[in-house]
Amino acid sequence: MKTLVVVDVQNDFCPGGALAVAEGHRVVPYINRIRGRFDMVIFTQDWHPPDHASFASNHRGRDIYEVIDLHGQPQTLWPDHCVQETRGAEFHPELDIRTDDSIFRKGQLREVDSYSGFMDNDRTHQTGLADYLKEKGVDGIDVVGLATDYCVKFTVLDARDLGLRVSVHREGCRAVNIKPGDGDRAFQEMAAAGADIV
Ligand code: VGL
Ligand code: ZN
Repeated sequence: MKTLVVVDVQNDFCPGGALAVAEGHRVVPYINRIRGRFDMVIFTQDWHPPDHASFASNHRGRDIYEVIDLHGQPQTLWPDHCVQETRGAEFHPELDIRTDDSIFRKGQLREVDSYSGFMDNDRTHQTGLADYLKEKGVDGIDVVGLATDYCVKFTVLDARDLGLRVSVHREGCRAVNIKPGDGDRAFQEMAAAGADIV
């Protein structure tokens, strides 16, 4: 089962969106072009309640990109993004999504963020993606999407922890780059964890 995992290609991560990633929309034609090579295509979707603890707006006196302690873990504060049932949370309108594809949503619990498509950041709640891949007998995945330095990276690191072979497509990813070079460092970390960067 050749499987493609498409991470968070949503309006809010594209130019004009609330947490826009430079050139985020440019992954769309690439993903649409390669999906035909796969037997199964899976999409993850960042899907937050409006009072989500990762939003700076929910912490008095805090700014976007500040890092706070949230229940003992460092949490970067983000602009309000990917709020459930809003246009920003929808997939990019040109992304080719078909009826047989599956969608795994994450970040729905108010008090914990969820960068990985597999589980939340405190590693207690699973999205169901790991069980799904196991059930389908998938032992390797290809990964593309947004953003390289957050949700793509943590999805890839968890996939490696689960023992999956992973190929990450550079051309199908873009980074937030709060600090210049974050995207490149993320690729290095993924490679160090045994992912192929292609
Ligand atoms: C993401 C920051 C906050 C991502 C999601 O999809 O990379 N980044 N929520
Ligand atoms: Zn988010």
